[in-house]
Amino acid sequence: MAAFDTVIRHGTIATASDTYKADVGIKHGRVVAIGEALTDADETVDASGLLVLPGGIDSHVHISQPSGPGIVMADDFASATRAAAFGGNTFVMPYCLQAKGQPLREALKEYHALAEQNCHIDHSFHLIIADPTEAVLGQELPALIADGYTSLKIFMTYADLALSDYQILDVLSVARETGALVQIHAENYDAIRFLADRLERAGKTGPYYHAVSRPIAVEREATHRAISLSELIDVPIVVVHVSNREAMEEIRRAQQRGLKIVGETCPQYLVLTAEDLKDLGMEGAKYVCSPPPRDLASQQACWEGLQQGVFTLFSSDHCPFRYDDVEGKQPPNARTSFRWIPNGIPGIETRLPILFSEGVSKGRITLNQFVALTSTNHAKTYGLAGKGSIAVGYDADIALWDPRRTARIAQSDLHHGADYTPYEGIEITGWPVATMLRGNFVMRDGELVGNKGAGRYVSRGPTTSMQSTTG
Ligand code: DUC
Ligand code: ZN
Ligand code: ZN
Repeated sequence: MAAFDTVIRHGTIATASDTYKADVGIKHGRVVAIGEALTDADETVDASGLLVLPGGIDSHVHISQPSGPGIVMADDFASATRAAAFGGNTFVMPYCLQAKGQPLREALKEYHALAEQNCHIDHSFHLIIADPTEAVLGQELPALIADGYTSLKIFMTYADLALSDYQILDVLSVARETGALVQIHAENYDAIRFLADRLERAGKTGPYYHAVSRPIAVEREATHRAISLSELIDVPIVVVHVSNREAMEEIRRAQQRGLKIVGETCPQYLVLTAEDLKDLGMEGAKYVCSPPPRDLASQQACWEGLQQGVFTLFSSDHCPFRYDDVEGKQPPNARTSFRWIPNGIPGIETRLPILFSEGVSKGRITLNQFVALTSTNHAKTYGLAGKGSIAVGYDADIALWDPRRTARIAQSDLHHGADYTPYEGIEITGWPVATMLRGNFVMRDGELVGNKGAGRYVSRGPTTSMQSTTG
């Protein structure tokens, strides 16, 4: 019997801390050796000229999530995880949304049923707590956290989701007692409602005004409040999808004061602006997401957040809706107001190429920062053992990258269920050319070679990192 099932030879390995030339020996789905001139394998993969990186972990994606009456997400678990694999990912963390009044285990049962036998890569779930009743806070949540659902998201906006400050404190208290990690969507609900009402009365109803209804102050205020509430309870939080300097500086200040605040940003805040929507009419709906993309100065601030370790997570916030579809971006009332356009854009396949190209290839971040921001930090933040690095004993979740390959992003080349990409035409240098899940190829040379159902659900432990590991 051969010593290894597979050996990846002649590649350049990069982790969150080091870059070096070595071979990787894989047996039974795990890395069992890293060394020079490894031989005696059933299969030898020549990675000359390629980077050997840990598979991307996207800890912020929405898949098959109920999004309001008559609205259907563009991806199911099969298409979303297929697209993720083509984008160099081996793990995703979608949300399990609790409907008002719904027991959490019932919601989870539904999501597991959707995901089971349908995933090309591994996954786990964050819970969205929409209804923090006494039963949820006292029994359901602590039991689920003990069962490995160790993170949850709460919202400060949206009619059906926004929690009061009192409710947020309640949830944070449970997190403190149980060791769970709470993500917060930080936008001020009443301020958005007020501004949206005014805009509608003035006849400013096109997609562009979605961004006008949620200005930076709305996000900055909520970010400050979320941080203050977490300080009161003395519990870490993750501020997700941060879009601008003022919110970023709130997080930086809190971190400098010793508070355990994790910051996350996303591709849309690096390469899109609100101006992109301005003259597009209804087509601006393709870019409607919350928080909205801002301006060039905000993009620069988000880069600084990534470079300086204020943000340790770079996620896609993949939340796909078809544009040319009444069940997607254009429900019957969408033309009457931006209010009715589903919030969210696709990005699961383009997250890593965009950060690699705009970040590593253009010299804004190092390759090691790229690995930390897209894989290692996600595993540590969300308690995912044995993933997020290339090391002996870790799962052989590996992406092979050609750092010199150039191509423009094009919808026709993508594998998601949406009918457009908001990143159409962006020139990319550096693409994943193969993705391997626990030692088996999922995508190889642009072909899907893995089986639907190969991806497993993975239970998680408590967070193991509140420190910056961006190098
Ligand atoms: N928040 C998200 O995290 N994703 C899409 C929409 C939203 O409001
Ligand atoms: Zn959100
Ligand atoms: Zn999201």
